[in-house]
Amino acid sequence: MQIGLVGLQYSGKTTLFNILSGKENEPNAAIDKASIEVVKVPDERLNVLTEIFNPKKEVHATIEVYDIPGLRTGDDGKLRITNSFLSEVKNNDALFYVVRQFKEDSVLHPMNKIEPTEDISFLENEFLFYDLAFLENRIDKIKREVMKTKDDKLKREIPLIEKCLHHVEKEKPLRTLELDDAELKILSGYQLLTLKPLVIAINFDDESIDKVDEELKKAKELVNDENVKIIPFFAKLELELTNLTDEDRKMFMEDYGIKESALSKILKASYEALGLQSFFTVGEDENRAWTIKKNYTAQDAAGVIHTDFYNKFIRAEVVGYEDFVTHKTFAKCKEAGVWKLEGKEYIVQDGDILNIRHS
Ligand SMILES: Nc1nc2c(ncn2[C@@H]2O[C@H](COP(=O)(O)OP(=O)(O)OP(=O)(O)O)[C@@H](O)[C@H]2O)c(=O)[nH]1
Ligand SMILES: [Mg+2]
Repeated sequence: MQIGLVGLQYSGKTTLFNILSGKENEPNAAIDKASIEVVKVPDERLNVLTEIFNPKKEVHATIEVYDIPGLRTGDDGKLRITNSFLSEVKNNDALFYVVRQFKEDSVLHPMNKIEPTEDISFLENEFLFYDLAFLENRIDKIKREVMKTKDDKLKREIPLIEKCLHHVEKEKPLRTLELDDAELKILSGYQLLTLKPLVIAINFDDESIDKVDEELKKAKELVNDENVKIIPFFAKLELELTNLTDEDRKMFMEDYGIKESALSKILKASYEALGLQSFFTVGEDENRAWTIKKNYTAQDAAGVIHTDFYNKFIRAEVVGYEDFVTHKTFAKCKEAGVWKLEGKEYIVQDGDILNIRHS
């Protein structure tokens, strides 16, 4: 899973990226070059399980974060959308718009205006425009192909592309269009930008903490889509806190009225936007969190561990996280009747502790 940080120049993407990857700030290190980092997904449940099992190794779930250089203005003073920018955006499973609310005279805003909703609109419009052009192109191409080859499979694609086109023509992002699984599967190959799950992160400075609610409300009204998470964060402040011990950091954040760190908020929001959840495997050697999609079956989950486990799946031993923490050993879970043996169709629940039986 890869999430891309997207925005205008100097909105705080690299600062956020450094917070996520636990690096010191190196703002100029990666100008004009996108960089990628594998980020551990913090999960308190894994810590709790590690206390119980005390294994040799603890392995967190990970997510890849891609820091893309922001859009800057050309000689004409207008923001330039380049093909290399678009291809970097296309590459991601989910997008994170990073927009700026912080005011800092020494850091210029490419449009000379601090207005998060305008930056969000700008990005949305550009991506709609890209999708529109792509879909128009695609439909012409399919129609020509179908005339030549009479290919039925291609022909069936036409109403789907037309449906998408009508939606985009009304300036609505594709993520708000109702699509079934089969349709989504066809579209998934096209990397349409407004179909990608979206999270919007607004970068505030510590002086504008009292403006958070108002700005969030404005952004929500603009986006008007329950599925798009909009979260506030405090790039500069939180980066300064990365050097502190966990305890000090908590104290500082409380002083500033920040309830949750950017890291944890952002990873949670990505998980939600992407429809992801975790399950655990435990033991003396290793406790590990694994990432799967919601509605994965026990057999699908086994396949994430190893393809052999998928092919040779027999049964899954399952205990829910809360149940396990209550009873603390598998023997006690069995006594209490919360240890279950499930077949391959079992739908894995968030936090399930699994042991896959295979041949
Ligand atoms: N005062 C203040 N400065 C910030 C804040 N966030 C970022 N900055 C500064 O703004 C400048 C740009 O931040 P970056 O994180 O490099 O911005 P970026 O979005 O990666 O920029 P590009 O990669 O050029 O698109 C740096 O000098 C940061 O220190 C903030 O919340 N407050
Ligand atoms: Mg940057």
